[in-house]
Amino acid sequence: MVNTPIKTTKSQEIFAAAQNLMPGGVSSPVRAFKSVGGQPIVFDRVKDAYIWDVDGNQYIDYVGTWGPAICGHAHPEVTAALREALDKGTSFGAPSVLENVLAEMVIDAVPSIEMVRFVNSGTEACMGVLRVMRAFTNRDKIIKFEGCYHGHADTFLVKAGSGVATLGLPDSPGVPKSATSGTLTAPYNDLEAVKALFEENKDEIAGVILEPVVGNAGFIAPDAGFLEGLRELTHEYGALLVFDEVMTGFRIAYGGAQEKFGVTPDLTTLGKVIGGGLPVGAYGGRRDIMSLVAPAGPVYQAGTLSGNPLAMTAGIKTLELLQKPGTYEYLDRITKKLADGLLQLAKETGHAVCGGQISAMFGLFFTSGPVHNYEDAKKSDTAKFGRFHRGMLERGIYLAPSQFEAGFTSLAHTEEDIDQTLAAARDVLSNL
Ligand code: KE4
Repeated sequence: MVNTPIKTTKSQEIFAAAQNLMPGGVSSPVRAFKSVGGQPIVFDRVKDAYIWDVDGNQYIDYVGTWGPAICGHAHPEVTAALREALDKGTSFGAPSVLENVLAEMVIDAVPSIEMVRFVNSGTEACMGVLRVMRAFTNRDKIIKFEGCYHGHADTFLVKAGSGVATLGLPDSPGVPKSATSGTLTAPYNDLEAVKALFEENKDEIAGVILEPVVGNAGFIAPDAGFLEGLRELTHEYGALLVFDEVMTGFRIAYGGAQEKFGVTPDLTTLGKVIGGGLPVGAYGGRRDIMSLVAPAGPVYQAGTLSGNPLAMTAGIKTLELLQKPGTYEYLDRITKKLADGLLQLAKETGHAVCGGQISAMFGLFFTSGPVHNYEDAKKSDTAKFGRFHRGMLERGIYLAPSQFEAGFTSLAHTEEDIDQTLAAARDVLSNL
């Protein structure tokens, strides 16, 4: 494949220096390009559907800072609202009306959420939901699914997805057995395996947590009946059902995957989009469960910057923008055009590829598939994905630097951006 190498001198210099300062030169592992080869590009600025690196190269962005940029980067209404909020200070460490406003929006939008607690990341949201589900049921074990990622808290780092899958980390060192002995795993989309775990661990399982649409093992959709089956099984065994919608929340639909699929869990975690690019996570659900959280109840969880006025402001404005009529129809249309186009091009150029999209989330596996779970996903040709990623990067298209991540579109992506992306993909796939 003849790539017109882009100039990345400054990126390389900055990244080289970063590696002496921070582990791997990054603030989060997946950014290091470990599984796609080459060096990460260092961003200088972002706007709408585009990013510019420190060498001045422009890219169409399908990572969108891993989900938050669903309205496009640096949306003028979000940045204007932030500028106004800045004049009132950056942090209160005390109640603000902004938390009420965003809480009401989240409660109005997400079917399962009657009460919500804001935190600073998806990881914190999953930590909080784990503690309250264990307290409510007085049970310690949980079921998670292979390849699903629920942040980096000890208990969840078992057969996790995202950066753990990307780096092929079996299970992270530093996680004591005591922290994961209660973490049971099953293949995604396998209700029989879940039922067997419930039978083997009667009355010990607090709940089942999952990504209702997987984005951290690559893009894997739930099989028909899977979510409904989990709802029935958790009811049958007196356990809670938790949807980790940190990635799918307000992306699959305004009310998340639970609205799209019509399955209401007991608890939900959120992040990314509800912060509009600033650090926000949240967990919420049934009032009788959430009322256990301190100081209303005994389940302790806290955070210096939780409910931060700047983050609340960005989240409020972002959700307001998403409420506009036609939002999700547009996102679904352009993302379907992209995903279908990529699959068609792969077929025409003779590559074994499968994948798909739901609303503004898509994925492509370099394997013939079908991919129903993480084992299927791992059959992908990750070396070929790496060459595809590099080729697209050379042509100004920025995809997630891992086969085990999903892609994200935004309201700022235009038909022309999709056409340009497909033209680049044709070129790369023809020479892969
Ligand atoms: P954070 O702690 O990264 O805000 O959220 C953790 C998390 C929890 N649950 C789901 C479903 C998630 O997707 C995430 C974080 N997603 C990854 C992207 N696959 C964040 C990117 C990164 O780790 O750098």
